[in-house]
Amino acid sequence: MTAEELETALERAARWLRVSERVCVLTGAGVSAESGVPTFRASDGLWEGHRIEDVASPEGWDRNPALVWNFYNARRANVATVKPNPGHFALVAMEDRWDDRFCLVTQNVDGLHLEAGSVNVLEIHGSLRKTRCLGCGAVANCGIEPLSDTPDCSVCGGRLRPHIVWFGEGLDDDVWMKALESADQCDTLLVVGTSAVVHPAASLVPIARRKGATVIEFNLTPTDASVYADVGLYGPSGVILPKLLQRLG
Ligand code: BJW
Ligand code: ZN
Repeated sequence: MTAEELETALERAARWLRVSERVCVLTGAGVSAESGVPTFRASDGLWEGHRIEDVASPEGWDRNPALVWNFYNARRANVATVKPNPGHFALVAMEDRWDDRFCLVTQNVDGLHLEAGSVNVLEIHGSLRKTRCLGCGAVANCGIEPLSDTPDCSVCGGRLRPHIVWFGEGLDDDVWMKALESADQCDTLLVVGTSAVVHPAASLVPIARRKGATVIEFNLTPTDASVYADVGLYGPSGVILPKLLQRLG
């Protein structure tokens, strides 16, 4: 999009947002790309020769849990070296403006929104910074430092798995219901840095649209969500979100 088209789109987006009572944001891997976290569908889909689906799936876990932990420890090591970018911080500033009428639904497991200072965050695909015990079910914070490849629960001694939603697994009911409610009730939905191909997360976009919300997309390129977007802002979210924030005044 040309600089002029971007200016016009930013002005339209700012005008919608200024009169919005409730704002919901859906983020994906693109919002963390400028921090140095690789996105999913831009890479070759491989990790050390393994298909991601083979290490980030219940079947992969059943086959070789140590390999799965090695994969997640490598991801955690990457995230330990990165920082939130201006896109994350712009969303923190927006939450300050709308307070408890602002909800950030993220598919990201890197924890960068919370690190930036966002508060009302729903991590619908889980977190690299949490474990879940297969024995007692306890979900625990484990920070971002590497764990062993066979970590045990400090409460019951059971086997720990990453607290991540793998393909074919259901999302946590409570977290998903809150995300649905936020999409259902918002006046404006910001869709930031997601290819919008993974469900049920992507379904939040048509759900909000059907309820009459204005949908504003932030991405490098159009996506599966673009058909629902009233305004498309195409460029790096670490640049575009702060520009929009500035326009809001
Ligand atoms: C920038 C940028 C910059 C770059 N600025 N932008 C309905 C229809 C079809 C299939 C299904 C369906 N319902 C369920 C399914 C099956 C499946 C699914 O959706 N499959 C599709 C792929 C077809 N869903 C599930 O299995 C879900 N479970 C479920 O629904 O349970 C019940 C059920 C099961 C089976 C059948 C039916 C019902 C669970 C989904 C869990 C997703 N988990 C993952 C991996 C976690 C593992 C891990 O992280 O280690 O979560 S998949 C992966 O994709 C990860 C992400 O959160 C997710 C979304 O990806 P995202 O964030 O959109 O990233 P990218 O890379 O795709 O896009 C990045 C975007 O950023 C791009 O557009 C760039 O252009 C942009 N970008 N730089 C702005 N600087
Ligand atoms: Zn336990």
